[in-house]
Amino acid sequence: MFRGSPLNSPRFSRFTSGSTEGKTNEDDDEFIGFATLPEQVHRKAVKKGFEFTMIVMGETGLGKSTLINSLFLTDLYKDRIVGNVEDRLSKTVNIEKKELEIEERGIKLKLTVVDTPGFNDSISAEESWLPVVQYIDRQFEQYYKAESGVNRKNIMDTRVHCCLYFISPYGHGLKPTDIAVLKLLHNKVNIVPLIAKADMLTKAEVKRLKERIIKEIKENRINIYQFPDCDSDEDEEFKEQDRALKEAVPFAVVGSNTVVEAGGKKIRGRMYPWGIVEVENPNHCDFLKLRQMLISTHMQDLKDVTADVHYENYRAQHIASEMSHAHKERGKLKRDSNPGMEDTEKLLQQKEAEIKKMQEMLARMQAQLQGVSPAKQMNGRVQAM
Ligand SMILES: Nc1nc2c(ncn2[C@@H]2O[C@H](COP(=O)(O)OP(=O)(O)O)[C@@H](O)[C@H]2O)c(=O)[nH]1
Ligand SMILES: [Mg+2]
Repeated sequence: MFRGSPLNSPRFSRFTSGSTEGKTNEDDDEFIGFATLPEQVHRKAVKKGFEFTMIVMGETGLGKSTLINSLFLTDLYKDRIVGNVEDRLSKTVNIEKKELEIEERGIKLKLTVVDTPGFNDSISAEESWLPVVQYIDRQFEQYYKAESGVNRKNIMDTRVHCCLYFISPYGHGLKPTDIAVLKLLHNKVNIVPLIAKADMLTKAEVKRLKERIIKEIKENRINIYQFPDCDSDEDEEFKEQDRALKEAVPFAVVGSNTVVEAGGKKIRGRMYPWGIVEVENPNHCDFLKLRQMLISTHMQDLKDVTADVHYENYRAQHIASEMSHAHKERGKLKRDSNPGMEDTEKLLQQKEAEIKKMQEMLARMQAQLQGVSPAKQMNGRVQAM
Protein backbone atom coordinates (compact mmCIF):
# COMPACT_ATOMS: atom_id res chain seq x y z
CA MET A 1 0.00 0.00 0.00
CA PHE A 2 2.69 2.44 0.92
CA ARG A 3 5.11 1.22 -1.67
CA GLY A 4 5.93 4.70 -2.72
CA SER A 5 7.15 5.73 0.69
CA PRO A 6 10.88 6.43 0.68
CA LEU A 7 11.28 4.95 4.13
CA ASN A 8 10.00 1.64 2.98
CA SER A 9 11.65 1.64 -0.37
CA PRO A 10 14.37 -0.92 -0.85
CA ARG A 11 16.58 1.78 -2.26
CA PHE A 12 16.52 3.78 0.96
CA SER A 13 17.23 0.78 3.15
CA ARG A 14 20.16 -0.21 1.00
CA PHE A 15 21.58 3.24 1.13
CA THR A 16 21.58 3.27 4.90
CA SER A 17 22.60 -0.28 5.57
CA GLY A 18 25.27 -0.43 2.92
CA SER A 19 24.60 -4.13 2.77
CA THR A 20 25.92 -5.98 -0.21
CA GLU A 21 23.83 -9.00 0.39
CA GLY A 22 21.16 -10.09 -1.98
CA LYS A 23 22.22 -7.83 -4.84
CA THR A 24 19.70 -7.69 -7.61
CA ASN A 25 19.42 -5.76 -10.82
CA GLU A 26 17.72 -3.08 -8.83
CA ASP A 27 21.11 -2.26 -7.31
CA ASP A 28 21.57 0.06 -10.26
CA ASP A 29 19.20 2.36 -8.42
CA GLU A 30 22.02 3.18 -6.05
CA PHE A 31 23.85 5.17 -8.67
CA ILE A 32 23.23 8.83 -9.04
CA GLY A 33 23.59 8.38 -12.74
CA PHE A 34 26.78 9.97 -13.98
CA ALA A 35 28.10 6.57 -14.88
CA THR A 36 26.09 6.98 -18.02
CA LEU A 37 28.24 9.96 -19.04
CA PRO A 38 30.38 8.03 -21.53
CA GLU A 39 27.18 6.73 -23.03
CA GLN A 40 25.79 10.25 -23.28
CA VAL A 41 29.01 11.52 -24.85
CA HIS A 42 28.96 8.59 -27.20
CA ARG A 43 25.33 9.16 -28.19
CA LYS A 44 25.94 12.84 -28.79
CA ALA A 45 29.07 12.22 -30.81
CA VAL A 46 27.35 9.56 -32.85
CA LYS A 47 24.46 11.87 -33.56
CA LYS A 48 26.79 14.60 -34.68
CA GLY A 49 28.97 12.22 -36.65
CA PHE A 50 32.72 12.35 -37.04
CA GLU A 51 34.78 14.39 -39.43
CA PHE A 52 38.25 13.58 -40.60
CA THR A 53 40.33 15.30 -43.23
CA MET A 54 43.62 14.31 -44.70
CA ILE A 55 45.82 15.67 -47.41
CA VAL A 56 48.48 14.08 -49.59
CA MET A 57 51.72 15.78 -50.50
CA GLY A 58 54.93 14.91 -52.29
CA GLU A 59 56.47 14.90 -55.73
CA THR A 60 54.22 14.31 -58.72
CA GLY A 61 54.03 10.79 -60.03
CA LEU A 62 54.74 9.07 -56.71
CA GLY A 63 51.32 7.44 -56.61
CA LYS A 64 49.40 9.83 -54.35
CA SER A 65 46.12 9.68 -56.23
CA THR A 66 46.46 5.93 -56.67
CA LEU A 67 46.99 5.40 -52.96
CA ILE A 68 43.99 7.54 -52.04
CA ASN A 69 41.90 5.37 -54.29
CA SER A 70 43.39 2.23 -52.83
CA LEU A 71 42.83 3.49 -49.30
CA PHE A 72 39.34 4.81 -49.44
CA LEU A 73 37.58 5.30 -52.63
CA THR A 74 36.96 1.80 -53.71
CA ASP A 75 37.62 -1.17 -51.52
CA LEU A 76 36.27 0.31 -48.32
CA TYR A 77 32.91 0.46 -50.00
CA LYS A 78 32.44 -2.74 -51.77
CA ASP A 79 28.81 -1.93 -52.46
CA ARG A 80 29.55 1.40 -53.95
CA ILE A 81 29.89 1.62 -57.66
CA VAL A 82 32.75 3.96 -58.25
CA GLY A 83 33.34 3.19 -61.86
CA ASN A 84 36.59 2.14 -63.35
CA VAL A 85 39.12 4.08 -61.37
CA GLU A 86 41.89 3.54 -63.87
CA ASP A 87 39.87 5.43 -66.45
CA ARG A 88 39.16 8.33 -64.18
CA LEU A 89 42.66 8.74 -62.87
CA SER A 90 44.65 11.35 -64.63
CA LYS A 91 47.35 13.73 -63.62
CA THR A 92 46.18 15.85 -60.71
CA VAL A 93 46.37 19.49 -61.67
CA ASN A 94 44.45 21.21 -58.91
CA ILE A 95 43.82 20.76 -55.23
CA GLU A 96 40.87 18.39 -55.26
CA LYS A 97 38.63 17.67 -52.33
CA LYS A 98 36.98 14.28 -52.27
CA GLU A 99 34.30 13.79 -49.68
CA LEU A 100 32.84 10.56 -48.51
CA GLU A 101 30.21 9.73 -45.96
CA ILE A 102 30.77 6.35 -44.47
CA GLU A 103 28.48 4.62 -42.03
CA GLU A 104 29.53 1.66 -40.00
CA ARG A 105 27.30 0.16 -37.32
CA GLY A 106 25.30 3.34 -37.21
CA ILE A 107 28.35 5.55 -36.79
CA LYS A 108 28.78 8.21 -39.39
CA LEU A 109 32.15 9.38 -40.59
CA LYS A 110 32.61 12.20 -43.01
CA LEU A 111 35.94 11.63 -44.61
CA THR A 112 37.58 14.29 -46.72
CA VAL A 113 40.65 13.48 -48.74
CA VAL A 114 42.45 16.40 -50.31
CA ASP A 115 44.46 15.40 -53.34
CA THR A 116 47.16 17.78 -54.51
CA PRO A 117 49.15 18.01 -57.72
CA GLY A 118 52.32 17.67 -55.68
CA PHE A 119 55.48 19.26 -56.97
CA ASN A 120 58.38 18.45 -59.16
CA ASP A 121 61.95 19.46 -58.75
CA SER A 122 61.60 22.33 -61.16
CA ILE A 123 62.34 25.93 -60.33
CA SER A 124 58.67 26.70 -59.89
CA ALA A 125 58.27 24.09 -57.14
CA GLU A 126 57.27 26.77 -54.67
CA GLU A 127 54.30 27.69 -56.80
CA SER A 128 52.94 24.21 -56.42
CA TRP A 129 53.36 23.63 -52.70
CA LEU A 130 52.41 27.09 -51.51
CA PRO A 131 48.71 26.60 -52.34
CA VAL A 132 48.73 23.52 -50.10
CA VAL A 133 50.18 25.46 -47.18
CA GLN A 134 47.62 28.18 -47.83
CA TYR A 135 44.83 25.60 -47.99
CA ILE A 136 45.75 24.30 -44.53
CA ASP A 137 45.95 27.82 -43.13
CA ARG A 138 42.61 28.74 -44.65
CA GLN A 139 40.89 25.88 -42.82
CA PHE A 140 42.33 27.12 -39.53
CA GLU A 141 41.22 30.64 -40.35
CA GLN A 142 37.68 29.49 -41.12
CA TYR A 143 37.52 27.51 -37.91
CA TYR A 144 38.86 30.46 -35.94
CA LYS A 145 36.25 32.78 -37.41
CA ALA A 146 33.47 30.28 -36.77
CA GLU A 147 34.68 29.75 -33.23
CA SER A 148 34.71 33.46 -32.45
CA GLY A 149 31.37 34.01 -34.15
CA VAL A 150 27.89 34.01 -32.71
CA ASN A 151 26.80 30.58 -33.82
CA ARG A 152 29.41 28.24 -32.46
CA LYS A 153 27.23 25.23 -32.13
CA ASN A 154 27.51 23.56 -35.46
CA ILE A 155 30.97 24.44 -36.64
CA MET A 156 32.06 22.46 -39.65
CA ASP A 157 35.52 21.23 -38.85
CA THR A 158 37.46 21.22 -42.08
CA ARG A 159 40.86 21.44 -40.43
CA VAL A 160 43.39 19.07 -41.95
CA HIS A 161 44.14 16.33 -39.45
CA CYS A 162 46.83 14.47 -41.28
CA CYS A 163 49.24 14.87 -44.16
CA LEU A 164 50.44 11.76 -45.92
CA TYR A 165 53.84 12.79 -47.19
CA PHE A 166 55.21 10.74 -50.08
CA ILE A 167 58.95 10.21 -50.34
CA SER A 168 60.51 8.91 -53.53
CA PRO A 169 61.80 5.32 -53.49
CA TYR A 170 64.41 6.20 -56.10
CA GLY A 171 66.41 8.72 -54.08
CA HIS A 172 68.75 8.18 -51.17
CA GLY A 173 66.47 9.68 -48.58
CA LEU A 174 64.96 13.14 -48.34
CA LYS A 175 65.61 15.60 -51.11
CA PRO A 176 66.29 19.27 -50.36
CA THR A 177 62.80 20.03 -51.68
CA ASP A 178 61.29 17.49 -49.27
CA ILE A 179 63.08 19.11 -46.36
CA ALA A 180 61.89 22.57 -47.40
CA VAL A 181 58.27 21.46 -47.83
CA LEU A 182 58.23 19.43 -44.62
CA LYS A 183 59.51 22.41 -42.69
CA LEU A 184 56.72 24.53 -44.09
CA LEU A 185 54.14 21.95 -43.07
CA HIS A 186 55.35 20.41 -39.82
CA ASN A 187 53.95 23.02 -37.46
CA LYS A 188 50.60 23.10 -39.22
CA VAL A 189 49.65 19.49 -39.67
CA ASN A 190 50.41 15.96 -38.47
CA ILE A 191 52.90 14.54 -40.93
CA VAL A 192 52.85 10.83 -41.62
CA PRO A 193 55.79 10.04 -43.93
CA LEU A 194 55.47 7.30 -46.53
CA ILE A 195 57.89 5.62 -48.88
CA ALA A 196 56.05 5.61 -52.18
CA LYS A 197 56.01 2.71 -54.64
CA ALA A 198 57.70 0.34 -52.23
CA ASP A 199 57.40 -2.41 -54.82
CA MET A 200 60.35 -0.78 -56.56
CA LEU A 201 62.64 -1.75 -53.67
CA THR A 202 63.88 -4.97 -52.12
CA LYS A 203 63.21 -5.67 -48.46
CA ALA A 204 66.76 -4.69 -47.53
CA GLU A 205 66.53 -1.49 -49.54
CA VAL A 206 63.28 -0.55 -47.81
CA LYS A 207 64.91 -1.10 -44.43
CA ARG A 208 67.93 1.01 -45.33
CA LEU A 209 65.82 3.82 -46.79
CA LYS A 210 63.59 3.89 -43.70
CA GLU A 211 66.59 4.25 -41.39
CA ARG A 212 68.06 6.92 -43.58
CA ILE A 213 64.83 8.93 -43.69
CA ILE A 214 64.31 8.76 -39.93
CA LYS A 215 67.90 9.91 -39.40
CA GLU A 216 67.44 12.83 -41.79
CA ILE A 217 64.13 13.80 -40.19
CA LYS A 218 65.89 13.98 -36.83
CA GLU A 219 68.93 15.84 -38.18
CA ASN A 220 66.74 18.43 -39.83
CA ARG A 221 64.53 18.77 -36.77
CA ILE A 222 61.40 17.97 -38.69
CA ASN A 223 58.45 17.20 -36.44
CA ILE A 224 56.52 14.28 -37.78
CA TYR A 225 53.43 12.87 -36.08
CA GLN A 226 54.47 11.21 -32.84
CA PHE A 227 52.50 8.11 -32.00
CA PRO A 228 51.25 8.32 -28.44
CA ASP A 229 52.68 5.95 -25.85
CA CYS A 230 50.77 2.80 -25.33
CA ASP A 231 49.09 2.42 -21.90
CA SER A 232 51.09 0.10 -19.69
CA ASP A 233 47.99 -1.85 -18.72
CA GLU A 234 47.25 -2.86 -22.29
CA ASP A 235 47.65 -6.54 -23.13
CA GLU A 236 50.85 -7.85 -24.70
CA GLU A 237 49.29 -8.37 -28.11
CA PHE A 238 48.18 -4.77 -28.31
CA LYS A 239 51.59 -3.55 -27.15
CA GLU A 240 53.31 -5.64 -29.78
CA GLN A 241 51.00 -4.26 -32.46
CA ASP A 242 51.75 -0.74 -31.27
CA ARG A 243 55.49 -1.38 -31.35
CA ALA A 244 55.30 -2.77 -34.88
CA LEU A 245 53.32 0.25 -36.00
CA LYS A 246 55.87 2.71 -34.63
CA GLU A 247 58.76 0.76 -36.09
CA ALA A 248 57.19 0.79 -39.53
CA VAL A 249 57.44 4.58 -39.90
CA PRO A 250 57.91 5.77 -42.64
CA PHE A 251 55.33 3.33 -43.97
CA ALA A 252 56.40 1.70 -47.20
CA VAL A 253 53.31 1.62 -49.36
CA VAL A 254 52.10 0.25 -52.64
CA GLY A 255 49.02 1.50 -54.39
CA SER A 256 47.00 -0.01 -57.16
CA ASN A 257 43.78 0.64 -58.94
CA THR A 258 43.48 -2.79 -60.38
CA VAL A 259 42.02 -5.93 -58.99
CA VAL A 260 43.92 -9.04 -59.99
CA GLU A 261 43.26 -12.74 -59.54
CA ALA A 262 45.60 -14.59 -57.25
CA GLY A 263 44.92 -18.10 -56.04
CA GLY A 264 41.31 -17.85 -57.06
CA LYS A 265 40.86 -14.70 -54.99
CA LYS A 266 40.37 -11.22 -56.31
CA ILE A 267 42.87 -8.92 -54.75
CA ARG A 268 44.11 -5.40 -55.19
CA GLY A 269 47.59 -5.64 -56.57
CA ARG A 270 50.16 -4.98 -59.22
CA MET A 271 50.91 -7.67 -61.68
CA TYR A 272 54.49 -8.09 -62.88
CA PRO A 273 55.94 -10.71 -65.21
CA TRP A 274 57.49 -12.40 -62.16
CA GLY A 275 54.53 -12.22 -59.87
CA ILE A 276 51.96 -10.14 -58.08
CA VAL A 277 52.56 -7.46 -55.47
CA GLU A 278 49.58 -7.51 -53.15
CA VAL A 279 48.63 -4.16 -51.69
CA GLU A 280 46.97 -5.71 -48.66
CA ASN A 281 49.62 -8.27 -47.89
CA PRO A 282 51.63 -7.24 -44.80
CA ASN A 283 54.62 -9.15 -46.16
CA HIS A 284 54.61 -7.01 -49.27
CA CYS A 285 54.13 -3.53 -47.80
CA ASP A 286 52.80 -1.46 -44.88
CA PHE A 287 49.53 -0.50 -46.56
CA LEU A 288 47.37 -2.32 -44.01
CA LYS A 289 49.24 -0.78 -41.09
CA LEU A 290 48.68 2.67 -42.53
CA ARG A 291 44.99 2.11 -43.15
CA GLN A 292 44.41 0.60 -39.75
CA MET A 293 46.19 3.45 -38.06
CA LEU A 294 44.26 6.10 -39.95
CA ILE A 295 40.85 4.53 -39.69
CA SER A 296 40.67 2.48 -36.59
CA THR A 297 43.38 3.23 -34.08
CA HIS A 298 44.78 6.75 -34.34
CA MET A 299 42.11 8.87 -35.98
CA GLN A 300 41.01 10.47 -32.72
CA ASP A 301 44.58 11.14 -31.62
CA LEU A 302 45.35 12.80 -34.95
CA LYS A 303 42.31 15.00 -34.40
CA ASP A 304 43.31 15.79 -30.82
CA VAL A 305 46.86 16.77 -31.79
CA THR A 306 45.45 18.95 -34.58
CA ALA A 307 43.17 20.77 -32.16
CA ASP A 308 45.52 20.96 -29.19
CA VAL A 309 48.84 21.61 -30.89
CA HIS A 310 48.54 22.78 -34.49
CA TYR A 311 45.36 24.81 -34.18
CA GLU A 312 46.50 26.35 -30.87
CA ASN A 313 49.74 27.24 -32.62
CA TYR A 314 47.81 28.96 -35.37
CA ARG A 315 45.51 30.71 -32.88
CA ALA A 316 48.41 32.02 -30.79
CA GLN A 317 50.20 33.32 -33.88
CA HIS A 318 47.02 34.83 -35.23
CA ILE A 319 46.24 36.63 -31.99
CA ALA A 320 49.84 37.84 -31.69
CA SER A 321 49.76 39.25 -35.21
CA GLU A 322 46.36 40.85 -34.57
CA MET A 323 47.76 42.49 -31.44
CA SER A 324 50.89 43.76 -33.11
CA HIS A 325 48.71 45.12 -35.92
CA ALA A 326 46.51 46.91 -33.40
CA HIS A 327 49.62 48.24 -31.67
CA LYS A 328 50.96 49.60 -34.94
CA GLU A 329 47.63 51.20 -35.74
CA ARG A 330 47.59 52.95 -32.38
CA GLY A 331 51.13 54.16 -32.92
CA LYS A 332 50.09 55.42 -36.30
CA LEU A 333 47.15 57.24 -34.76
CA LYS A 334 49.45 59.06 -32.39
CA ARG A 335 51.85 59.96 -35.13
CA ASP A 336 48.98 60.95 -37.41
CA SER A 337 47.59 63.32 -34.83
CA ASN A 338 50.99 64.82 -34.06
CA PRO A 339 51.16 67.24 -36.97
CA GLY A 340 47.83 68.73 -35.93
CA MET A 341 49.02 69.16 -32.40
CA GLU A 342 52.23 70.73 -33.58
CA ASP A 343 50.33 73.17 -35.78
CA THR A 344 48.12 74.34 -32.93
CA GLU A 345 51.08 74.59 -30.62
CA LYS A 346 53.04 76.54 -33.18
CA LEU A 347 50.12 78.88 -33.66
CA LEU A 348 49.78 79.30 -29.92
CA GLN A 349 53.48 79.94 -29.60
CA GLN A 350 53.31 82.49 -32.42
CA LYS A 351 50.38 84.23 -30.76
CA GLU A 352 52.14 84.18 -27.42
CA ALA A 353 55.25 85.63 -29.01
CA GLU A 354 53.18 88.36 -30.65
CA ILE A 355 51.45 89.18 -27.37
CA LYS A 356 54.79 89.27 -25.65
CA LYS A 357 56.16 91.60 -28.30
CA MET A 358 53.19 93.93 -27.94
CA GLN A 359 53.45 93.88 -24.18
CA GLU A 360 57.12 94.82 -24.45
CA MET A 361 56.27 97.59 -26.83
CA LEU A 362 53.61 98.91 -24.47
CA ALA A 363 56.03 98.73 -21.56
CA ARG A 364 58.62 100.65 -23.56
CA MET A 365 56.12 103.26 -24.53
CA GLN A 366 54.95 103.59 -20.95
CA ALA A 367 58.54 103.93 -19.78
CA GLN A 368 59.16 106.58 -22.38
CA LEU A 369 56.05 108.42 -21.32
CA GLN A 370 56.95 108.22 -17.67
CA GLY A 371 60.57 109.25 -18.21
CA VAL A 372 59.65 112.44 -20.07
CA SER A 373 58.11 115.50 -18.29
CA PRO A 374 54.66 116.69 -19.29
CA ALA A 375 56.16 120.01 -20.35
CA LYS A 376 58.61 118.33 -22.54
CA GLN A 377 55.79 116.29 -23.77
CA MET A 378 53.89 119.41 -24.57
CA ASN A 379 56.96 120.89 -26.12
CA GLY A 380 57.52 117.91 -28.04
CA ARG A 381 54.01 118.03 -29.21
CA VAL A 382 54.30 121.69 -29.93
CA GLN A 383 57.51 121.16 -31.65
CA ALA A 384 56.03 118.39 -33.56
CA MET A 385 53.21 120.62 -34.55
N1 LIG B 1 55.26 0.72 -59.13
C1 LIG B 1 54.27 1.45 -58.63
N2 LIG B 1 53.64 2.33 -59.41
C2 LIG B 1 52.64 3.05 -58.89
C3 LIG B 1 52.24 2.90 -57.53
N3 LIG B 1 51.22 3.77 -57.30
C4 LIG B 1 50.99 4.40 -58.45
N4 LIG B 1 51.82 3.98 -59.41
C5 LIG B 1 51.89 4.45 -60.81
O1 LIG B 1 52.55 5.71 -60.82
C6 LIG B 1 51.97 6.60 -61.77
C7 LIG B 1 51.56 7.92 -61.10
O2 LIG B 1 50.53 7.69 -60.17
P1 LIG B 1 49.60 8.83 -59.57
O3 LIG B 1 48.75 8.20 -58.56
O4 LIG B 1 48.94 9.61 -60.65
O5 LIG B 1 50.72 9.75 -58.89
P2 LIG B 1 50.54 11.23 -58.24
O6 LIG B 1 51.02 12.20 -59.24
O7 LIG B 1 51.43 11.23 -57.04
O8 LIG B 1 49.11 11.38 -57.89
C8 LIG B 1 50.80 5.84 -62.37
O9 LIG B 1 51.23 5.28 -63.57
C9 LIG B 1 50.51 4.76 -61.36
O10 LIG B 1 49.95 3.61 -61.94
C10 LIG B 1 52.95 1.96 -56.73
O11 LIG B 1 52.70 1.76 -55.55
N5 LIG B 1 53.95 1.26 -57.34
MG1 LIG C 1 47.78 12.84 -58.45
